[in-house]
Amino acid sequence: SEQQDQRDAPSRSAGEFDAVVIGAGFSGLYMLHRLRDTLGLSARVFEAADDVGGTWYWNRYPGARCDSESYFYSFSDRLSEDLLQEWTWSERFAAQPELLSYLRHVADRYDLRKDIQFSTKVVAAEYDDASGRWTVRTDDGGQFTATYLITAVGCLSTTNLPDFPGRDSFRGDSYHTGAWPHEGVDFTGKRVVVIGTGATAVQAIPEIAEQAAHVYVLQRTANYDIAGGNRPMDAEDGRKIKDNYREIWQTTRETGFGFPYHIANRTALSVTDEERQQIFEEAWERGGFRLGTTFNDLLFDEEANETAAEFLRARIRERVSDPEIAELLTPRDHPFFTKRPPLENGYYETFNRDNVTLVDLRPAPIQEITPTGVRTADAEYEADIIVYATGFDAMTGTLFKLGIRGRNGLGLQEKWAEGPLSYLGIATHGFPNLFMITGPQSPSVLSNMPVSIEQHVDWITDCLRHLRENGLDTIEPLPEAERDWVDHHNEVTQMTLLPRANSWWVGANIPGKPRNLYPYVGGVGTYRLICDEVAARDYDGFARG
Ligand code: N01
Repeated sequence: SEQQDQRDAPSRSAGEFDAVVIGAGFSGLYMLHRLRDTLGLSARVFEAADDVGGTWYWNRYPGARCDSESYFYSFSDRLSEDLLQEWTWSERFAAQPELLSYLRHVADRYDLRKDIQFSTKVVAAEYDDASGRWTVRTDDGGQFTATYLITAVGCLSTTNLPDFPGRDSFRGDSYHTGAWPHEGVDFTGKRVVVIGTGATAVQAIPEIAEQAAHVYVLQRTANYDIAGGNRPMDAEDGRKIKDNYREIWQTTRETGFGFPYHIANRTALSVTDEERQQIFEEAWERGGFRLGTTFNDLLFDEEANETAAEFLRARIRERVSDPEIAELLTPRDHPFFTKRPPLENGYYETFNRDNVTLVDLRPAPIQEITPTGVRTADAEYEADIIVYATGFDAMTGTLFKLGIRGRNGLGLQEKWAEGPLSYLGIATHGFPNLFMITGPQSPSVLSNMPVSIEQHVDWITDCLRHLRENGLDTIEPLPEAERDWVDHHNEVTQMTLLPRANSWWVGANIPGKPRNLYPYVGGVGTYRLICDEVAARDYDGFARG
């Protein structure tokens, strides 16, 4: 009966759990399954949205699709071989609705929803030394306690809406791509300004241009966009992948970026110009991030990098008919792959359309948003709709909004005022029993996310099992282990060209954000070995109590 259901329904305002998990995207769903079904712990997941999906719940802008091949952007055989065999992806790179329905399917299949509290934001999470428990408060006045606090908030979940003067005076409609209306936006006959040319904009602009009367694309930095090569999934190809799934997943765990292809063991200048051109062309034809794996020194050696950069610049000139526009679209101020290269499907050709205008913001930045459009230093662009494709306060933005306080009331944001300080990107000294899935200083966004998510969730699962089997209550990194990890992280970073660009990877997109490389660039395979080694050596570098 309804009454009975209400009595059995978990309370939305209070409760004591073994673990609280924040977020119900890829990581929160898998973490909940492991906590509950593998370890037999009690857990509550808090999710701001009214459904599961995380990134794939919020990012519903036109053209939103995955930049990793669908078949390797899912849960692996660690979760279920059956699910892998049963699930069929319709496109090589799945679009947002298909990814969301996949995650919904996972939630239902593993009966996860009953432990997820939707439409609820965590506003504070405080560690109490005396009880050794976390107290978690929610925006609707709820208060919960847990032994373990696990953040599963993704890396790109706090939108960045630049503080342009007059922003709220605009009389038309404006949208951030990362908080897109569920009913969609009709661009038919509209004048549209799109601000930004990152991975999101590159997906959205071709689709918006198909509908709109006119699109002004406001570009601050030109990117090295790589051919995406999306296409419907061929049944035969799907079959082959499924037949080799074990091996494929194993490879994703060993390679640098969590993809099932290895970085070629050769340097860019060790081959002739003709050979190099052919290698780049083959990778280009195959599409996706393969281009970044053609040589092993592209991220380390400027001259090597320049060969790939030049290859990509030539592709732009081939596809954009107006040489002046092609030149504006051509990146010259940062090495290839020091900003996340967007994958494009018809982006460059969009600039051959009569209804698309590229606006270069470098000589004339945005000065203000007016009631009728956007004014730059030298013109006003009238618009009915403004699309902010301006990205995210990545990696720490959401973590800092959770109000996390560790021992002695120390705030996470306070502790990280000069930049993240973590051990393995998963834990931080002063915050016992806090685990951050794909936290800063772990491979995270420099990898195929589900692979890194699974690695973290599985590692945390083993760690919790270890604690419980050994009658231990707490685990927390030692300060010296944390210092060593941060030093190692910085050392690896300095070996690469990544610090050269003003990317969100280094926090350059957010005014005042400490400049550090946020993700760890040592590689997925290497990182996994390090984490496994730490666990095998009795959680070396952690204090346990
Ligand atoms: O955000 P971005 P995004 N004035 O930060 C510009 C992932 N992703 O949403 O380059 C003017 O990359 C900014 O200019 P600049 C992927 O990891 C994944 O596109 O800073 N312009 C830039 O052009 C990606 O990297 C997928 O000079 C301003 C743009 O806005 C990440 O999400 C798909 C400005 C922001 O680009 C973020 O991508 C899409 C200002 N004040 C995205 N502020 C898939 O795999 C910012 N800009 C599916």
